[in-house]
Amino acid sequence: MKMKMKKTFLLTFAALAAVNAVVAQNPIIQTQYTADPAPMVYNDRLYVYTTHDEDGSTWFTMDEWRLYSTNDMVNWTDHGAIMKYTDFEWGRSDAWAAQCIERDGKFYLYVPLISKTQGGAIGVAVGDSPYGPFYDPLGKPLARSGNGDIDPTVFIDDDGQAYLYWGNPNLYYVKLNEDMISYEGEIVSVPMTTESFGKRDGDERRATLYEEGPWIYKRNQLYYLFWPGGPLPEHIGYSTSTSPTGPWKYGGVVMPTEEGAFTNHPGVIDFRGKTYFFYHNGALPGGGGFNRSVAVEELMFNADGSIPPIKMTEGVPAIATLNPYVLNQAETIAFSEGFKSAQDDKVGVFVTANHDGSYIRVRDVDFRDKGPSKFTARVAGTHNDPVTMEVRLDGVDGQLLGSFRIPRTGGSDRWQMRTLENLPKVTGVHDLYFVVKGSPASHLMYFDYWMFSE
Ligand code: FUB
Repeated sequence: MKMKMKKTFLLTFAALAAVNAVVAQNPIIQTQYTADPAPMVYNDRLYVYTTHDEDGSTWFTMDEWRLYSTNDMVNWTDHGAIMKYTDFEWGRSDAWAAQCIERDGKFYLYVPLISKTQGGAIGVAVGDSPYGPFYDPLGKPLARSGNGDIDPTVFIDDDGQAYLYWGNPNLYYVKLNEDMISYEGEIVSVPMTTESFGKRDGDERRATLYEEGPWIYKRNQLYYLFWPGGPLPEHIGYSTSTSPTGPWKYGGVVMPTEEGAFTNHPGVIDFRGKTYFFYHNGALPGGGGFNRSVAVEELMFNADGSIPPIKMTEGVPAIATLNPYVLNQAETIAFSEGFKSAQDDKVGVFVTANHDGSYIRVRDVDFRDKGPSKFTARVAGTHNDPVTMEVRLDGVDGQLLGSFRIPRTGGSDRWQMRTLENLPKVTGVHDLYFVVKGSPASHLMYFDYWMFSE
């Protein structure tokens, strides 16, 4: 009896270990090139606002800001483009690094833009939810120093005072008023001393390591300023202070330079007892300096508040399971290959499979003890040649739960439901795979949502 229990325990443990083994998780978004992550926690959910590098970019060709969210740190839902630079009447181009923060039920998105008349400037948009819609309440820039006005980061201190920092190669800040769309006093230029930001040699314009992309964060009454540091390719360094306005003390390197992209960009947030460090790199196939991807690591602190350097890894573990018995968006993805996301006014965001073998992995799906009897999906297609979707467990070649032919509906504006019944017995936690097979060269099928029934 004892032997049998031990064997059962070992088998269960082995199965769980296989499911939870660290598989490629970074970059966290594979259906678009994303950069400049700005995390925000709201109502116990983690949101990440990103910029968007257009496919095949040879410069920072960036037109919109996108939004992704997660409950478990491994499955990320794509909420699509939440704002474009053209939504600012005064904006001419460059939807670069932005950050959103909530105050009293309103959401404030701070953005850098090239203006039609003045060069770079910082703008602000307001919305009633993390997803927007956002609108420009000012109809003009919020702040402008006239030199390198990019990469705003916003922070509300425990006493309610909000601060907006930004800038490259200088670092500026203002104290925001309670309305979050105006500020008091003058724009302050932070002294760029080597004590504050480390020493850089051989660059007359930049005496310190600070380059751009500041992110402000508070822990145990200590204020942290994270920033991409030069020379290129960028690393990420940090400075600390006992006040949100400095003086800052250089702390060292958080993330050393790695291959792939010559920029990087920090975003630090606490979520359910852990601290997460978001950044970007060029790790996705086709990726590089202008085709970047957002990734995440856990950030640790030494007892004295200093930060041990972190490397780019495969990603972080799941902190919750996913419920398959509710409607799940097809664009909730742990990892995928061959899929791109798109959106329209009818169904919002959906995904498109672009080659034979395209797959989506959804991690840590909890089928519970009873298991499902039915699977339903909303799909669309345009091809006469057969295209099938396979529903599998724990791998692209894992246990087949069933497969169905994608209907030729005529396009991504015409959807049909497909159902699989009499599923094999499935219980417990598994990774779920949607694998698309077919010979068409592109746009094999469109996928909107799925769910299992108990
Ligand atoms: O993404 C465009 C620019 O590249 C950002 O504003 C900088 O921080 C760098 O990541």
